[in-house]
Amino acid sequence: MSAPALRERRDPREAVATFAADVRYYLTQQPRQLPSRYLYDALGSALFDAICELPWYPITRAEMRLIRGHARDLLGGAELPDRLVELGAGNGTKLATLVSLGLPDGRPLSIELVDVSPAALRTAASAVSAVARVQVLTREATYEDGLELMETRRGKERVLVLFLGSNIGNFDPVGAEQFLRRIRRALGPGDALLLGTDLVKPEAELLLAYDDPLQVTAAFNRNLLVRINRELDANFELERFRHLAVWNPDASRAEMHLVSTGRQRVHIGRAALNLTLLEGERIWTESSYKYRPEEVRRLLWHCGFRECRQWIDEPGRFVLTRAAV
Ligand code: AVJ
Repeated sequence: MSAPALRERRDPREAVATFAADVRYYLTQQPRQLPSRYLYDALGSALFDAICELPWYPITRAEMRLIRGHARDLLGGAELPDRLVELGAGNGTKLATLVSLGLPDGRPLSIELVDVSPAALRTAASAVSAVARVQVLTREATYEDGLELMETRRGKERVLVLFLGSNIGNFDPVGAEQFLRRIRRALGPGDALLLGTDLVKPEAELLLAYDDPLQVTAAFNRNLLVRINRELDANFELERFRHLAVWNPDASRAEMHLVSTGRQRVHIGRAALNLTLLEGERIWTESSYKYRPEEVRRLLWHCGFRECRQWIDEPGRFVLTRAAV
């Protein structure tokens, strides 16, 4: 019923060159690592959607319950936005729910979806277009590029930026602060941020969430090697890497690693890189920092946001924070 989504794509050759440069840089760091945003190719995005359905991964369900219960207030109550920008939109289910339950009939709204996965953007655009007469623009971009584009096309409208699903958890503390300041700078009076953050939980629960008995998370993690093999002409042998999830209480983060089960050589053609991995050597693929509600409020205040309001789900697993500027 609404107009087809406008699409902004990246130049695929440029995207592969950036991927190759990142793989080369991060795999030769000590400890070896890979940026977690590369987990989301088409298969990785589908595996992540499957993770969200797992009984051991509570984040998505907890956040969805909060969105269903408080949609109108989360959108701003009497002060509804004219423009909504979601960073890391994924499959768009949360946004579609928020808009269909929270936006009064006939109220115009333009929506921008920013994600690195073209597959996720297509799904999200149709999910959102199905529930409301909204104008949808998809941007295949990193968060940072998405914010920059958002600023350059700014009008007088009221903007609500959504950063949900505990995506903030992928940033280390310095990165999280810089990124929230970056969002703050892009906003003006009347604008707001809606931030979803996963909360610290007992270690056993966190480990099950990141190392599930069905091994979907293991597949999600190891798919990063499948992607590197395909896109960068590499020869990682999948059976020789195992998935490892760790809870690091001092840093308050869950970590995912790929562990080499023996000494092995790997060649990554497009990154012009030859590696020797030792038995037990790890490639660190993701951090998921967990917060406490008051830490989120303090961090947002520190980054220049005011008027924080929080919604916490019943067992205290997840918090949504709405912060105005
Ligand atoms: C989408 C980054 C929030 O960190 O929990 C799920 C990704 N990694 N299982 C998270 C993820 C392993 C997820 N985020």
